[in-house]
Amino acid sequence: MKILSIELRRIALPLVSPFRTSFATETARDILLIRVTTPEGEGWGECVSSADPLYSSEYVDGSVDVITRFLAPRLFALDDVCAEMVGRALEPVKGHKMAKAALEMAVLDAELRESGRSVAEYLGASRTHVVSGVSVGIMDSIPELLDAVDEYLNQGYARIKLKIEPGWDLQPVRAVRDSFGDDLLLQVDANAAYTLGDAPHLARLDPFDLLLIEQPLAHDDLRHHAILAQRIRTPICLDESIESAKDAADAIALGAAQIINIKPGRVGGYLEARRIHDLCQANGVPVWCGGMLETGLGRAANVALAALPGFTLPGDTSASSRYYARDITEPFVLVDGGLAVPDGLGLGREPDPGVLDEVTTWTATLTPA
Ligand code: NPQ
Ligand code: MG
Repeated sequence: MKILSIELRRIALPLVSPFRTSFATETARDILLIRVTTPEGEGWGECVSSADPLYSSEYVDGSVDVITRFLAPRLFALDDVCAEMVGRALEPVKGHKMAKAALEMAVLDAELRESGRSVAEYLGASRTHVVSGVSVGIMDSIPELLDAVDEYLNQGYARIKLKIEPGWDLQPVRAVRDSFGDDLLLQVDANAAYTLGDAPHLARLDPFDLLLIEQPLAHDDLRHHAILAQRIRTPICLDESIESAKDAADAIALGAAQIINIKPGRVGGYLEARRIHDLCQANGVPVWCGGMLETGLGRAANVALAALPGFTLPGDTSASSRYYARDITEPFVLVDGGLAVPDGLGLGREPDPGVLDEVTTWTATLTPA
């Protein structure tokens, strides 16, 4: 497969409600989409970088720049491209996993559409439905939080994840346990807001029987996560710390992670995501699929990934309506506490051209030199 062009398109999508984490409050997403064209058709990719480098070092302007100047030229230089070659071709460029993942995703979509296969089939999905959780932002008050959780449970979500930070941790967890009971699948995500000195405080979460605490400490601090794991009973799950299968292997070997959140964008693509799944499965480490407020495109591929057998915990694979009043694809709708795995060609979702036009803020088309 030869790549004829790579179209970059930025879209602006308002969120249904502000989403507050320990690192930012988001009210809208600025999302970079990729469309590759080949002699046989096209393929779509979604970049999960955000406008500001607060979740990780990547940000949308940086993704556009590195793709334009360094990554696209390396793909154009290949005269026969398939998704499995993309990672190797882009390896010399350091970092920028989200930008690389978006390109690999677009190539994969094009390749699978051409060969008549779905991403789920390609990745090795073993289910046609995935169980979904929902990530609940930091709120201004406990009553507001309880209302939000109640609404999500009424919609059918199978697991609740509370965003936490110092000053918003024990109280919200206690309030949700008190209101919704001990059977509720409940976990928390700190997005690196604590330090090892907070270990005695974090140990106070132990009695609440959380499924896990996600990324309590800094992204580059596996050693302290391993020490923290000896000081608290709640299993530690890593998100930001894991940017590759090697990182996952290190974290497991060091005792820094008992569970891993797999986000394809963070690890450089769906192929590396599958390698992490395979490694974790071989080591008896549960994994689940994280989320980056994707449109229906990224969501489609995430749901396919989450259908692999090692994804034994509910993911942040929420319905489109959790984030967007109007998605750019046919929306994902919650059914029986989860989502149906797309079985159409490629991603099984494509942007609605009319909606796409309305939300587009910028485009550029890259072609071979
Ligand atoms: C996480 N996601 O697991 C991330 C964090 C996150 C669903 O909790 C814009 C872009 C806003 C990416 C907010 C969830 C975001 C974002 C939160 C990622 O840590
Ligand atoms: Mg997280």
